[in-house]
Amino acid sequence: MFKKILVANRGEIALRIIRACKELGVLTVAVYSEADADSLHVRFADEDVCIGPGPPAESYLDAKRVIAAAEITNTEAIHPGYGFLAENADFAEVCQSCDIAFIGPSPKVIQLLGDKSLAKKTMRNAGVPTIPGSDGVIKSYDDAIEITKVIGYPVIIKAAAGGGGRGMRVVENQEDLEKALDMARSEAGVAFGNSEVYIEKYIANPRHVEVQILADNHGNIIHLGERDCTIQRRHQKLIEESPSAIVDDQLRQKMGKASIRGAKAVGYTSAGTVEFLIDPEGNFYFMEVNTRIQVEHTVTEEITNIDLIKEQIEIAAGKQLRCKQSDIKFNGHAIECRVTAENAVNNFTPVPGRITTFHTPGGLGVRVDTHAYAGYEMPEYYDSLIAKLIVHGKDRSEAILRMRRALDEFIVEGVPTPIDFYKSIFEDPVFIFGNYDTSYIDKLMAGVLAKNPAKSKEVF
Ligand code: MV4
Repeated sequence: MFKKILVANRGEIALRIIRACKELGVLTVAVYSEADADSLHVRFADEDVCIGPGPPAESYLDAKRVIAAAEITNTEAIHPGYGFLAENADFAEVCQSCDIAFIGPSPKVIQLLGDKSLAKKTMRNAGVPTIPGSDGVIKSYDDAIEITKVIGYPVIIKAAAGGGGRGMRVVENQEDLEKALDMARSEAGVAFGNSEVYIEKYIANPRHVEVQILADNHGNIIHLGERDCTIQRRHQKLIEESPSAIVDDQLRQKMGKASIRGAKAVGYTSAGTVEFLIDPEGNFYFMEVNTRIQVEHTVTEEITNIDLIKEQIEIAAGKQLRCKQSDIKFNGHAIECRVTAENAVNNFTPVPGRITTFHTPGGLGVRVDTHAYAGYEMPEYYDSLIAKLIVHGKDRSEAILRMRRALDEFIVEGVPTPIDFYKSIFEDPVFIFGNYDTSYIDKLMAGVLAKNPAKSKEVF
């Protein structure tokens, strides 16, 4: 096992990684920006190194500074968390060449799966269901016309270098195709420095369901079931749950096996997430693979009782997986709410500032992953996540009831949060019956406005 790990991140995930290291008997190094000097990850780590000013490009995103901190402290491995350098193949490569273990998949695998078009092609060849569309990137307008003739409208144009909903454009008919293709290409060029795009059939009102996998360096691969992340707004996930209300044992097994097949085809190692869309008929289609630990990994931990960060670390240290697929038992139901410093009634705009009062819920089946405390100032430079509130119950109903009472106990003052908005979701029959889709939040907000016209001014 490693003696010392550098945590190349901040916020709740940095604390989460430090906790796993402590339980493994591994020393930790925190890196922090000048804006994070008062952060708990600095307090709880064994050593800390300031790596620059607040703006991410001058600290957490700067590979040179992170590597320098690792060298100074004699660190053997780096855990990148999520965001920042977590899915940067060049960074993983630099770690390797400096003889520092990158806790994640190999640079080659990160690179391959970062190209969403190539990833899709590779998965299709491995027998994983994919959405009908172009075989790789679009070479010309004529190429695009030919494809739409086969699959029919509506179609969606996606950036090869995109992902997570960035760089997508829906096209309803032939007349709009040429202009949409040009715009999608130039937007992708500006946003990602790569203007390649691919086309697929557009699926209206899908569910977003993703499968957690673990793969070691000895050829063992298992899946840990799914997470339903359909409750999102503008590709920002708000609520995640496991299991999904629309996935039964048979579908879980099919999606799990498809995920493992795909992971084997690329030589995947470490923890990973295989993302799928499920259409209203219940068909599932591969979307992309996320090569990092995800924010919502907690709901999988709750129902499997497996510490995913410890597993990631042990895999990187060359150990075999502790569990076989047949050892994985799913227990009950878990739900996570992302509590952010955002104004829900004003389009979820982030509001940085000082948290004056902070009281977190507790009791049986309640977990709060947070770096915040009363008096903590949310810096303006980073994402607005204050805390993840996770509940675990024997079934979905108990989890919902537990989430309601936990939200009632959660007190945050000084910055706005969506806690009240979440309370209305857990009272909403559409959510309670589990038959929601990706349009849920927009519809709910429209309904909230219809009931309370005074609020419409704040929103529009
Ligand atoms: C789609 C789609 C409909 N059809 N692809 C958004 C995140 C990215 N990973 C894939 N996304 C979508 N891809 C086809 N062919 C609709 C979405 C989508 C979506 C997916 C999951 C959850 C919320 C979403 C919100 C808008 C669009």
